[in-house]
Amino acid sequence: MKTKKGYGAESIKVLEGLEGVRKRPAMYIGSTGKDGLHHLVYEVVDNSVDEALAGYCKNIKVLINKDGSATVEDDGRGIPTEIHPQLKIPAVEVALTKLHAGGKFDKKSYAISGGLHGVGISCVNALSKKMIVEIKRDGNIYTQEYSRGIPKTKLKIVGKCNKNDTGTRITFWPDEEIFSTVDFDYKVLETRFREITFLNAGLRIILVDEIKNKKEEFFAAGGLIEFVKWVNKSKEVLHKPIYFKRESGSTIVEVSIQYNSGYQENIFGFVNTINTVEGGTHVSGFKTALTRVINDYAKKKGVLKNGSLSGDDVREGLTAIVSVKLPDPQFEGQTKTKLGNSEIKGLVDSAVSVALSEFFEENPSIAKKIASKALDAAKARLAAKKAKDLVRRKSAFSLGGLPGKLADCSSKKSENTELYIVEGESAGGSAKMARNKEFQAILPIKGKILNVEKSSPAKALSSEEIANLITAIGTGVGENFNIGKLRYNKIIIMTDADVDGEHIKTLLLTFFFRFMPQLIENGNVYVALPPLYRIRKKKDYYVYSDEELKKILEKSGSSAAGNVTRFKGLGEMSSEQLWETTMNPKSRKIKKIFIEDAVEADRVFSMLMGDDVSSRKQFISENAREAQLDI
Ligand code: 0RA
Repeated sequence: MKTKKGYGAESIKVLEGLEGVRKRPAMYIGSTGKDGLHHLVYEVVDNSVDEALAGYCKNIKVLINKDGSATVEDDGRGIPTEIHPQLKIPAVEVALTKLHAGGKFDKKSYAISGGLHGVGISCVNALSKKMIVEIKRDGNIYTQEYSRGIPKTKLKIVGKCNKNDTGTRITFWPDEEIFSTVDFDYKVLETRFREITFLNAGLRIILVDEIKNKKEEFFAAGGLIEFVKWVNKSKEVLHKPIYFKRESGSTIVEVSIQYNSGYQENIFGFVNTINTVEGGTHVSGFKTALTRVINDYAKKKGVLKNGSLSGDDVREGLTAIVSVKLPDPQFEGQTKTKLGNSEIKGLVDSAVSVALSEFFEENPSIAKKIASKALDAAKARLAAKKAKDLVRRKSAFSLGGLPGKLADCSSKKSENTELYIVEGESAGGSAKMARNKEFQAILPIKGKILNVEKSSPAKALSSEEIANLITAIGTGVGENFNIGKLRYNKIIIMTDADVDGEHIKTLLLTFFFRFMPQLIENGNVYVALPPLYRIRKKKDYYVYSDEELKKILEKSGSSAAGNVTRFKGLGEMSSEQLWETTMNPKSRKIKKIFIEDAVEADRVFSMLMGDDVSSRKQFISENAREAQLDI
């Protein structure tokens, strides 16, 4: 193969095979970080889910094992063990060693293209330092072991079982040579399995973590209806969920809708159970139909006399899940999470139009509530426009329209500039002295900004602090958001490391999540991590967490303890200290804010900032040890 002559069909075949997966893992599973690692589990689970959807499997169990491996086990028919007629090896070996094994293994009725899921168990095998498959089928128990995609044993019969007892169990050890982390995260798997069972009514998945000693069963008889209820759990809902399902050829459209008394719009789109974060034709078909049906209804009932309700008006306080299943989805967009199939827009549009108008006719009291909510939103929109025009005129008189409190940086290039949002005038003053004026801007804010979770967009936009934030950042909000106008590359929230500081941080993150989620997605939003302690020795040491302090004290004995000072707030530090510990890019610690899962992030913010005190208390007590808000 190394000789020139040998560089022919054979080596190309090898490259097309599992070698290629190990050479370019990201092409197959998205990344070799945490996401990619969990992708391995989803990939194996997807196969069991397919077996369940085909009606042959009832239970799926996933285990995080103490030795670092993961096991996926199902009670389906068992992967076929018969000898493959052309390849002369057992079919299961074909499935586990050949990329996109064709023929019988194309059984997936909803095979997913686009590179995210559906790459096959063989990819998982290639990226595992060890994999063991166990199959119960035809009264035999079979097993085979692999390493990095290569069979280490033949498929062997190792025992007998009842003929009716069938199933597949796959255990794999992710390869440290490939992944930057090989630790499975219970929370990540939990969120995904909950979602999968919501999207497949009646499917049961059991998750067991042998390391953390946790176990949970996911099962939703009501499917999408339970999904919207879950999203709205800590919100005040206006009616019972609306649900419909339409099939057209091989495409299935399923929608559940429930309005709440809040102002946020929450539409979650799924294609073959993949969360389409960037939307696509299914979501736009849904939106078009929703706007039309509510407008038609309001006009017909005489409550909308002139003008019409905008898309934003009819989506205020809306929670909706739009799930489509289709044989050949085309994924587009930056993260390949936008559905491109053009025929789906019309299909969803007409399915939603018919079903929703029917529902309105049959449920007039719910229809009335929804229409009047949209009419209120339209009124508020007009009021807000007036208020905005007023602000615009006002700002025309001030210098360049930037807020007076902003101490801007001198660089006009946005690539390397930073905006520090600082709690309180006094800390703002220290930060102004400490900063590097060339690229760091400071915006002091009065303690607690408005809780946007509890106020209408109109009210939020007329708050001075919020208006200052929006003007300083430059992008605008909502439909007018334009990332090209972003004035700083990093937006860094700097608050005291105490309860008030945490609260202010959460208020600000809520604002970003609800008004400028694109900034979080784009990786522009950070929180500063000021030190908690200083230890005086020959040199000053700064300590950023209680654990770190404990370690240092254990190491150096009690000798260090008498030096230790606790910083109560940012204002206590000299400007030199503030620069060194929290603002100097070479020595500071800052944390980038991520949204790992949009559904979960929405729930967390509703819980932390909304009206439902009991679920907030429960959330805080459950998450007390993870002191920081991780989204
Ligand atoms: C191909 C054909 C058949 C079952 C499966 C694949 C299968 C694959 C996996 C992967 C995980 N669990 C699974 N369970 C089943 C059906 C073969 C027959 O006709 O019996």
